Amino acid sequence: MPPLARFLAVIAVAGLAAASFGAEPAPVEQAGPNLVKNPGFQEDAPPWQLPAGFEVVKDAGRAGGACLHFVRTDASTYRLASQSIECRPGRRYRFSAWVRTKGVAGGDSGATVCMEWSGAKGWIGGAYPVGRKGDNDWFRVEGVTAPLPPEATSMGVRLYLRKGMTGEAWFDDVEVSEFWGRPIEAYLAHPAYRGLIFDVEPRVPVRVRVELADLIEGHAWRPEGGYAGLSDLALVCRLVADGKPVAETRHEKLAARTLEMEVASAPLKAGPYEVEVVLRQGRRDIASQRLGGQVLPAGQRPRVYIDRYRRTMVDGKPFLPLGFYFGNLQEADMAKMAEAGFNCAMPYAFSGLALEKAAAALDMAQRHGVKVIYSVKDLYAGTKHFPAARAGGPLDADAAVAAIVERFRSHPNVLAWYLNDELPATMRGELEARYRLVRRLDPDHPTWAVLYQVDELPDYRHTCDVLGTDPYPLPDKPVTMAADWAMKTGRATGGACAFWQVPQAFDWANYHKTEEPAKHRPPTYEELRTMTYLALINGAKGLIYYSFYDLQRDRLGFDTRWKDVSRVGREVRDLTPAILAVAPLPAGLKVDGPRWAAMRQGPHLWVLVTNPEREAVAMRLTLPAGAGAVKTLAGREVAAKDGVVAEDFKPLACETYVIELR
Ligand SMILES: [Ca+2]
Repeated sequence: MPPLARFLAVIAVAGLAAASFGAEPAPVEQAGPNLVKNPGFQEDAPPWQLPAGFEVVKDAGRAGGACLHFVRTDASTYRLASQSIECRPGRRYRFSAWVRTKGVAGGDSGATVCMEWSGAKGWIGGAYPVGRKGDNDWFRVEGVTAPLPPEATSMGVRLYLRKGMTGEAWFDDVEVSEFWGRPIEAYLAHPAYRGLIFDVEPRVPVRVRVELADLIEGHAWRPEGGYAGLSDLALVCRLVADGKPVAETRHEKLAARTLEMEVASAPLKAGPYEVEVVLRQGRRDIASQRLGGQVLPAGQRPRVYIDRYRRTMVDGKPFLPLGFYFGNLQEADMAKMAEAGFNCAMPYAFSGLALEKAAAALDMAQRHGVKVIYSVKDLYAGTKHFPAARAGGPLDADAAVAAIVERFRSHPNVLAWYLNDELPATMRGELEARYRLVRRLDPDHPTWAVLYQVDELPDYRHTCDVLGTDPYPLPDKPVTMAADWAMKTGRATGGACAFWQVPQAFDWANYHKTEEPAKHRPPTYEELRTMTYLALINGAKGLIYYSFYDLQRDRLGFDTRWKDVSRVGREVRDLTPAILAVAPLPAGLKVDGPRWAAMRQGPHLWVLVTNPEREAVAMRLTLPAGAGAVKTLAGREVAAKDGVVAEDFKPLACETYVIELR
């Protein structure tokens, strides 16, 4: 293309981009070659390790050739076909296999493929995409691993039937490749929420965080900076408004893989803008990413949004979402919840509910002061729960979501949209497109996604406004899982975005009906309270417990469980001013011993402390200068000696100290 034509084409593309934000194609994902040997079973078994039940068959493959056949009749046996793959810590892998099933039955998801990695002490982790059961013609299962931890020394791809299941399966065309991801991953550190700039606030620069891939076009990152064999690299960050660049920053030295770039926002006028991040080599663009934003005219605010302190703002006031997952919303349940101080419900059933019924339920919940997170999480074509035919509505998933959002975006009782419930990172492109659709249709409400994929959270940054994770440790794992997952969730956006956590209130026995019920139990009051404290201490700004319907079918009875759960809920309600406090902390404050966090508003200082460990721990709270009387949240007066409060914390003890500053 001649230079002038190229110049004009760039202008045209830029203009189009600004006019149609949300329609850009997904950035290119990079991957290496297939690392599986004998992936189609054409050369008999090696190097596959095939235990009893697996055999290579010559004429049943996808294209009529060979494939792997497996049959299991005894549900108590559990064997997997596997192949070792060279393991490179720090790298991610994308993997897939084609699978066919006949008569696969049992309590899990069926025939599938997984990857697992081990270290000196054995199993460390894995990636386990769901399979299918029953009878299925050839289908493809795909997964992507988190970055392999440094202690991983071996890795394998495995073909199998989930534990406890019986039936027949065929496997073919297995692929594992290094997954290098997108060359650049950029997100806004400020303004983090949808790039919204409020024109009444002083203008500060737009801050963009950029992460560079481990490998770019197959070239590896060098410890001293830059990529081996890729010279003349530059990272350019520019603001574009009305199709024209208005400000630009350029980094020639790529000294670290995570960079922060600032671009002056002063030239932006009210209206939409874009942040364009480009990785260039000489005059060639290797990769680019666009982030949308908007300068809101003075006085304009969304009805619900996330402020720069990561608080949910509703009609101009800070709000702490505190509630439960539901199936349907029943009036008696809403009354029960509201009475105990809970203010928010996340009903799964809304995803497939007729609009008139949803309207009535929203109104009903509103009468009880309970806001609703509206779930559209099932509306992805091809996923398990996608309603086959919505009553009187469209079958196209995007159209179904649009119909819901357009109908209810001005309903005063909607708090947020629930876009994703644990869908895999392999759906990233689709999830990002869905987020852009809902964001474009509804500037007035944030969106939420909840994941168990805690090590892949950066993949989900542009799939929602508010992330969440759902640690369910009890009874087998330590309650500190609630802290670890909250920490990882906060870190996924560099602390820039709000996250709402999903604490475990349920008994796993409700979900593992075939197992010995004595293996399970629900969290005790102390465990529930400690997990709640751990989520708050690590920065959660919303708590939606899982779940109300599990309390209703709990073996111990609803009333017994509700006594514990509502007691924790009342405490969180009393802590709300602390959780939503934003003032800087006074100097000199510190706590030694257990886990803690402090919050301050005006003269009020709160110090949340919990001991999630199995042994008692001594706590020393060093008071800041100017500290007055110390009480606990429950009103117990606490003595300080030489400016230090010293108390012992038994396992699972929690306390909030309330300190008045002079
Ligand atoms: Ca084959």
